[in-house]
Amino acid sequence: MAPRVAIVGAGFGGLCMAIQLERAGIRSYTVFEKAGDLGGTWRDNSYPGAGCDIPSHLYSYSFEKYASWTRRYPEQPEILGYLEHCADKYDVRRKIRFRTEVRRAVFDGAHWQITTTDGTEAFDVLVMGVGQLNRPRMPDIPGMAEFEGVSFHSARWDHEHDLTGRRVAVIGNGSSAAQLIPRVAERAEHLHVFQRTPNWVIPKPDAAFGPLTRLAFHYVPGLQRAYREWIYRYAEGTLYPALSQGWSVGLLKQRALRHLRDQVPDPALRSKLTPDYPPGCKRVVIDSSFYPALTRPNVSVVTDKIVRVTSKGIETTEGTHEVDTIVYATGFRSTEFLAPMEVVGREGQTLEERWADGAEAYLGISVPGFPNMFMLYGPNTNLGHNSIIFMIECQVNHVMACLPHLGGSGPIEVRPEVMAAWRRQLDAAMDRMVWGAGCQSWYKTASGRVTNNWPGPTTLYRRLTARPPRPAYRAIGPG
Ligand code: N01
Repeated sequence: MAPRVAIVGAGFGGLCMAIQLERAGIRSYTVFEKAGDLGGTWRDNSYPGAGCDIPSHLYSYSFEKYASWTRRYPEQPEILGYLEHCADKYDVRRKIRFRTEVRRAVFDGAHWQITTTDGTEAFDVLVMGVGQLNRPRMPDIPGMAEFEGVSFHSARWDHEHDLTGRRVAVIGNGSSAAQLIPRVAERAEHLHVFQRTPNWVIPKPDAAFGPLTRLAFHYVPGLQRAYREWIYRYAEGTLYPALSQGWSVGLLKQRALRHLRDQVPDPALRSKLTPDYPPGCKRVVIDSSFYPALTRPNVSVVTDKIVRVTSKGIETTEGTHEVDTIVYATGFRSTEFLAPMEVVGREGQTLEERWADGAEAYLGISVPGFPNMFMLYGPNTNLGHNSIIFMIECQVNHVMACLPHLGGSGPIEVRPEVMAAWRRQLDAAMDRMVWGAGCQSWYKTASGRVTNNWPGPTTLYRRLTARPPRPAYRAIGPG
């Protein structure tokens, strides 16, 4: 009998899992989605200028080529449109239960009892597809509740609020802020950008695809695949060595400094925008319109420390900036994997308890004591240089390879000694990477443990996830 599979989340990960089950003829799955529509992060992040800084021919499923991309780096509506296209083409939408939030998942010795807003149901397999960046992080600044204007997080954009002629504050200058600031600056009377730490920024070589190029992508055999492969190899061959402090680290820094010099003529502003930590330690911003926006006469970059939010604006150590709108581009609760769901394993332990020192999972997918549970885009599978969709496909392939092993001898879980060895290998690989020292970032916990990023080449990750599940997994007895 085909296993009953519960998939949590209808974003890139959950949809990929559903599609691969459909393609394998396994229809006994349900996708639980807390929102009223699919798309995950590409549904939630609809701020002006939202887009992907990985070209979409690579930031898409390898099995679903798409000749409709209008440019190399399309914006959010096109990426969401691609996901809708995939859901419809593979007919998985009918299996999504929208507005159904999974609150709790308990392993009862044989099955996962999944409690949603609608009740409790048993499943054989649980696949978590909620990603790392699904819960906005609001900062903890005194006085935020007293602000009398309009305020919202970048991932919860208030499209009803017209920014034309407003005095706007944007707190944060990460990838989201860098994309939305140029658009906000075009409308606002004045924009105050509150920067706590400067980021390294490199250009985004965007280009529109004309009708002929799109026709060629559609009709020339192998062209899309070759283009995808070229983008992949370039990212792997040049950016990964910079993050692992290899041959291209100097090149990345030079490229970013040249970009800054070319786009910001004012030496005082340039100095504010120059980081003092190695490039790649925090996510490198890939954008060509961010710096020019900061040089506009109606934009000021504020680096004074924020003291509090008042009813009328933002007070810093050097004075008050009166504004009527505050955009919190302050990132996500990235290290709290799977929260706020309560997940209870074989021995009554919750994942939260198990992960008290930071989340970890074998291949970023499996946790000892949590049989038949698999994560997509789980701990240590984020990338700073290549497409997460590549990683998700590796993970889904791994889950598909595990499914035939769930039969006679009962649920399977990764062996504790395999997990321990995995952790040692990760720690050793992490020592090479640039993320450890010199900066704070969403890649790591407050204690400094990098729980989010994959420290190796993605080719290695593909090889490791493609290995047969045994002997790393063991059956825990009849289900
Ligand atoms: O969030 P972030 P993001 N007072 O965490 C600042 C992906 N993404 O939404 O650096 C003042 O990077 C914080 O300051 P600091 C991508 O992987 C991808 O921008 O901590 N400032 C920082 O500047 C990205 O990395 C695309 O000192 C405060 C900012 O808020 C990830 O999402 C597009 C503060 C948070 O930056 C997250 O990006 C967009 C405080 N109290 C996003 N608290 C693509 O194109 C926080 N900050 C694929």
